[in-house]
Amino acid sequence: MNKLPPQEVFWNATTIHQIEGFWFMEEYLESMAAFRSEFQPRNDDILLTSFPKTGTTWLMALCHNILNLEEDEEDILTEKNPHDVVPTLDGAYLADQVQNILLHSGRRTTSRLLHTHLPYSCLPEAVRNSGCKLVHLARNPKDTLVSMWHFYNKILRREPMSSPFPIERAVESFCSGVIPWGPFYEHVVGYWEESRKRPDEVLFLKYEELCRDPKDQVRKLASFLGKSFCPTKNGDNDDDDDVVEKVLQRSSLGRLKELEVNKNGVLEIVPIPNAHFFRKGTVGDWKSCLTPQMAKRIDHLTQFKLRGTGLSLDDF
Ligand code: PAP
Repeated sequence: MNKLPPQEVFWNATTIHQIEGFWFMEEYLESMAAFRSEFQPRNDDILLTSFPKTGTTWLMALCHNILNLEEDEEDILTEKNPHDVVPTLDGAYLADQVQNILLHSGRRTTSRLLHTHLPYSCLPEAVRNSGCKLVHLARNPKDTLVSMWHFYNKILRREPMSSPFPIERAVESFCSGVIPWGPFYEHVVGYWEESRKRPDEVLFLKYEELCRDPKDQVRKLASFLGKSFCPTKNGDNDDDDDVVEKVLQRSSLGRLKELEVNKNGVLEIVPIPNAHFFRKGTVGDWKSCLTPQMAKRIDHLTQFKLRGTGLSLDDF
């Protein structure tokens, strides 16, 4: 008989299991196992990767717009949430909609744009051995935790458990690493190290840098994806400036949040209200929820966990 992997109850609300050092929600295990064993990558696939709440939705919109802006006159993101355009394979591999996207997407751009929350070490072996490009988006751990706290309070703490999960216990679980797709630090370091080994195939981006210098970061992303948003020979960016601006505008939190589909719609693939993916999107929002002691505890842990990796607290 198969032994079930170790399990815990996350925030008194849902069962998570530990597999190969990381924790995953029970409801996704079947899909995740199928993704890991059955997925056939193509060399020109683009796989976006992220720890939850680090800016996944933004990255999906940016990459979709970079690849499709010129051809996509109808602007599909006005009708669909980015998650329904760029499927998360570990969470919904077996869903008909995802299988459909896998079969039919990529016809116009030649590349399929896909996403996973899996840590690098848990990616399907076929992906790690393929030439497909990976783009990872990382975010400040305190902002990630606070974003997570708001999100999981909305989707997990419904009636009759409608009070928010105590923030001090959320900090505790974040630091222990016993959270969906956690531990956070091992997750981010896995992609960071791979990006240093294979910079042509693994791009490592930071949410804070995207906020600080969006045009430069979009150019870097576009050039990694093989789109020529490059400065002209004389160093003048004017030619591509309009395109970069349009990509940013179409992907912006302000625009996406106000679209009818994202105000009142529900994801097609997993039944989560689209509105839950858009909140403030500000750097340093952790200050609105965490006490100085909580922040100090996380900062110490961050320093400890990132020591010797080349990533430092200042990077976030
Ligand atoms: P996911 O991993 O479950 O898909 P994800 O998109 O990573 O969620 O996280 C949502 C966060 O990204 C929210 O951050 P906040 O809670 O700190 O506000 C959300 O506001 C932010 N976000 C969503 N879309 C965008 C966007 N287009 N630009 C910038 N930030 C965004």
